[in-house]
Amino acid sequence: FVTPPVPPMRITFDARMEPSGPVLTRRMSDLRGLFADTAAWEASLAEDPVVYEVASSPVPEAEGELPQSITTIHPGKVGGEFHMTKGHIHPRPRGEIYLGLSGVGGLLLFDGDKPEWIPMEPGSIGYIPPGWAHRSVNTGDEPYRFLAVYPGDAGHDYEWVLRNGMGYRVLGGADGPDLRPF
Ligand code: S6P
Ligand code: ZN
Repeated sequence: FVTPPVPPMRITFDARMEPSGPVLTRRMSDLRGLFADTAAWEASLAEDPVVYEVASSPVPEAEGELPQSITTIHPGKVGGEFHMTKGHIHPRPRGEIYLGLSGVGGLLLFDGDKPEWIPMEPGSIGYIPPGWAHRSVNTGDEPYRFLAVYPGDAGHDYEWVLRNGMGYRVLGGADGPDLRPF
């Protein structure tokens, strides 16, 4: 990352939507405690597939800046539950926007009281209000990719989601995603 202040710039994501900045890879083994079916999760560790990748722009995570990232969630299920991101809440309450780029999925939001589900496809903008935890889910059979734009001072708290859950589990149903309260 560049240290602020950064100059105006054109940020290019290549065909795989990888920018010049770092790419974070999350494998199944990084997702301990996320899937309900622990036995299915443990069985998947033999191959330990990449579940998702996050490519970040060179804009720093600092106050006043507006960093972006592109997430690619590979298709698949664990014990019937769709591949998903870890999910987090921003410790400094800040809004965030997601733009669907390819594939289909959903944005699961939870304020600690009631969950919300926003279906996402290319061109959809999902708005995450301040104070809502959020997780993304690939509900299709091809990679689901989206752009995220968020205030640089928001921070990321993953423990909150491990403690409180996300309100719903998202399983594959006969007519699309099946949202199960938990
Ligand atoms: C950052 C934004 C996304 C996620 C990414 C991976 O505020 O919400 O870039 O970081 O989709 O999800 P997670 O929950 O592993 O950070
Ligand atoms: Zn976020």
